[in-house]
This record gives sequence, C-alpha cells and structure tokens, in this order.
Amino acid sequence: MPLPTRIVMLADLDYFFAQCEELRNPALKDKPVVIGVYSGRTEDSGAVSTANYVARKYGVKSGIPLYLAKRRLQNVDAVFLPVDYEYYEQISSKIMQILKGYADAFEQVSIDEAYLDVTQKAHGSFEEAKRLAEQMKADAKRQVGVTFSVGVGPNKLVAKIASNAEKPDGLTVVRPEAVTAFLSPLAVDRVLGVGKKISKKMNALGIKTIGDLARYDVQKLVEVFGKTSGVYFHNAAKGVDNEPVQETGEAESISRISTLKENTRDLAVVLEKTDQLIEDIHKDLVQRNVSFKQVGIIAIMTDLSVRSQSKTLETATNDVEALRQAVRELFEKFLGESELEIRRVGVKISHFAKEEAEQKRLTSFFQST
Ligand code: DCP
Ligand code: CA
Ligand code: CA
Repeated sequence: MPLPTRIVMLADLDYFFAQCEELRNPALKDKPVVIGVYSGRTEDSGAVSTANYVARKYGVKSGIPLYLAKRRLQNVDAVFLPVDYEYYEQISSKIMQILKGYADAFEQVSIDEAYLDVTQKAHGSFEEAKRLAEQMKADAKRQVGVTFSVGVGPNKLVAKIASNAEKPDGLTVVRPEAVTAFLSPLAVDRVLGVGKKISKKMNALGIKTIGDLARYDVQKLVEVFGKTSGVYFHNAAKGVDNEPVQETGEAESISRISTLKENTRDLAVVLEKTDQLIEDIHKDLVQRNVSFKQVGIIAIMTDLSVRSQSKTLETATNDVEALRQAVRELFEKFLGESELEIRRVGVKISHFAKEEAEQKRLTSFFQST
C-alpha cells in the first residue's frame, strides 16, 4: 500500500550566529559581520564560524581561517566578534518554540535547524503548507526578529535541499510531482552525506548532477560505495526518503513515581513496583528514540522526606535490562544506608543522547532493505 503523501518542512535560520549579533546591535546590519572561533594562540588565529551575507560577498564564509577573512576584508569597515553560544541558544530556543506550534511532529536537528511534519496541519495540501510557512516566518520575524529559510517537500530529504534553494529569507515548495525536475540539475554534493571525497569519486564516474546519480546503475554504486551507501545514494537521488520526523521531546528526563501498597524496606517489594515504572519509562524512551546515560531513583520516606540517588552509566543506552540493573543497584545501596521505611518510589532517566542523524538514517535504511 503506498504511503499517503507527507508534507515536511525544514526551517534553517539564516547566517545564524551573525544574525543574532545583528539582532542585538542593528547598527551592524549594513557592515560585513564575521563571527570567529578564536583559538587564542595569536590575535588572529582561529577560524570563521559564520559571516553575514554582506561579508560573504567578499568571499568570507564558515571554516576559512580568520587571517584570510581579515585579508579579504582589508580596508572595509568590517566587524569581527567572538562566538557567544549562550546568547545564540536563547534566540534559538525562542524560535524553536514558535516553530513547534506549527507542526504535527517537530524534530530539532541543530541549533539553527528543525524539521516539521505539517501533513495534518496543512490538511495534506501543499498550497496550505506554503501559507503556513509564510505565517510561521512572519510570526518569528515579529516575535523574535530573525529570518530563516524554509524548504517544503514530500519528505525530509527534499525539504532539506529545498531550504537551501533561496537563501536568505527563502521559501521553496517542491510538490511531489516536481521532485525529479527540482533535484535533477543540482550538483550531487547537495545530497546529505555526499561530501567532498564522495562527490570527487562520483565526478570521476561521470556523475555531476543529482540527475546523473539517479540514472546511474545502482549495482555499480553498490560496488563502489558499499551496499548501505550505494542504495541510499540511489534512492536519495530519486528523492525517495521515508524517514519520519522524529519528535525530539522537550523534557530532559523521563520519570515515573508511584505509591507502594504498604510502607516497606523490602528490596523485592520495591523492585516489583519499580519494574512497572521501568516498563512505562521504556515505552516513552522508545517512542522518543533517545538513549540515556544517567539513572536516578527517588524514595519518599514515611516521614515524607524525599531522597534521591543517581548513577551515570559508562555509555548511553536504551536497554531496558541495563535500566533495571541500575535501579536495583541503587536501591540495594539506598536500603543499606537508610533506616526509615519507604512510602513512594520513583525512577528517572536523563542525560539523553540522540543517535547521530546521519548514522540513524543509514542504519534504519539498512534495516528496511
Ligand atoms: N557554524 C560553525 N562552523 C561551521 C559551520 C557553522 O560554527 N563550519 C555555526 C555558525 C552558523 C551556525 O552554525 O551560524 C549554523 O550553520 P549553517 O551551516 O546553517 O550556516 P549559517 O546559518 O551561518 O548560514 P546560512 O544562512 O547559509 O544557513
Ligand atoms: Ca543556517
Ligand atoms: Ca543549519
């Protein structure tokens, strides 16, 4: 059965760190603004984090050395500023909050980027999705004062590439029937996962555009790049991508707490209850597709005092057995140290890690083939 057409957006903030600096100091707007990561060895050692579009006209962009940026902006009234990550985080979270309100499902992928599934909000209509994106942009502009570019498409892959088509303050809608025409002429390195090295290899095979890649024999791609990547490149070039927009979840932790049938100091009784809580937590965890690195227990004693203890695991995991084991250890230790009976117990996991987007995509792709 064919999947119903989805409508997915990717919103990417324009020249983000530099735009934040312009926001708090509008006098910068007409000047080249360069945000630098200063390594501190000499005054000019370090690299450009990003630059506003005025500076980009002079060939200044992310990743180039600062001394080169300075040279390119010689005799120009340019402004160089160090990264102020905390401030950019604040602006980012305000924007993300707004974007979230427009989505059925929302997945933030970096400080300045998020995917939105808007299929239902737009009633399955790309026309409505376009209006939604316009509204969203106006909303963010009014409430926070920053611009971003939006790509709209039938999946994440197309949305991401579309978001890059008209920057800054862009809005590009690619309907399902237009996907092939949209992708074909673009350079092959526009496909996520095709970096410098791979695009060089592809160019050597005569693959310059995404259209070339789509027409290239998939078996040969597999021979050159391996099964997972070869098949992925083939599908990506055809604009095929079934990755869902994964709700990242707002909470930094998941916890459950419950009252025991009777006050107790019996480990078995406590664990029977925490096992139920763990089941519940695990369901939540799977749904959010995160791993945890910290496990905590909470005990509310008969005098109503609240005690908590936690344990950090060596590596992040999503394994329910590892969670049970950690909870058992924590309660064993806790009961050995405390005299009072316990009235309520709780379990909490935190320090979430999301799988690397790229890896996740490739793995789940692999699993589906
Ligand atoms: N960034 C960085 N070093 C890089 C690339 C990016 O520090 N090599 C930081 C600064 C950017 C932010 O991440 O502002 C977002 O990166 P983008 O690639 O989205 O680039 P910009 O938002 O700066 O520009 P654009 O308007 O092209 O999206
Ligand atoms: Ca950006
Ligand atoms: Ca980005």
